[in-house]
Amino acid sequence: MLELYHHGSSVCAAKVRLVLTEKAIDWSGRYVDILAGEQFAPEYLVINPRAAVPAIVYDGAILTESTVICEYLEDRFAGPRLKPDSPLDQARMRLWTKLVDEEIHPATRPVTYVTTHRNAILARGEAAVEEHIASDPHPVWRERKRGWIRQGFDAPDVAQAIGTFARVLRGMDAALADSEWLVGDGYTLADGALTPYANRLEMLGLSAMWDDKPHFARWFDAVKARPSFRPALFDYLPEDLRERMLADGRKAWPQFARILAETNR
Ligand SMILES: N[C@@H](CCC(=O)N[C@@H](CS)C(=O)NCC(=O)O)C(=O)O
Repeated sequence: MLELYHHGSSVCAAKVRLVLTEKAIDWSGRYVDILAGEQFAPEYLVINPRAAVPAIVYDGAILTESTVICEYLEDRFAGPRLKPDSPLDQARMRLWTKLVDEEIHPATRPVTYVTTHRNAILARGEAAVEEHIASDPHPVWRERKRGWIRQGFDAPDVAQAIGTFARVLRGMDAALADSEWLVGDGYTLADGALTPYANRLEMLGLSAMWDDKPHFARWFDAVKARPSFRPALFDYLPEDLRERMLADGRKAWPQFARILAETNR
């Protein structure tokens, strides 16, 4: 059976769980607690030397990178097709998944950190803050984390990350004005790739970001109505983490609104 290394709060792992659910593929889970640092365990680094989830093991092979995994699952397994038929539409689908990998995913970490993770880390006291920063083996990430924890929304890369989300939501709203799904009239890997990020914004209490984006709002309602949404997005997410994200997001909204107003100026 296919094995998925994953975690409940990981947007990339949720993307893979969505495809597994949409295509009704049997899988068994190996839970890697990335909030407790299990991604750095030597046994896991054999699976993914980049110390990140998701990863899958199937047919005697290890695969990493959620977008690559999703395309592999689509090509390898029967079930509903999640790729458009025409080469042009396949290219359009990949423009969305590339945007997720290159821009939206990198913007997600700062936004999530300053909105919620930061509060939990600061609450553990000064020694724990430094221990948390030092536990990341990569110097660049250590410095970025230091900024997010110490400076919160004023950290240098946070406004840009929020601006990225605002720009992508505008682009999605415009695309969805002309079609039911992101690429034409069928649900594809593009919709699946964007879903966990829309859900992250909603979980952080930021759904006011699409008050003025009716096409995006209609799309997100349709995504949430699919039978894949709840199991893929919520079944593995600890309830207390979900509640904490929402409560922290509500508190953070004025800071978001300030940055969004500055970004749109
Ligand atoms: N490009 C990779 C990104 C993987 C990634 O960043 N995974 C996150 C969770 S969404 C992770 O495991 N982070 C580990 C950490 O925070 O140290 C993919 O799409 O699979």
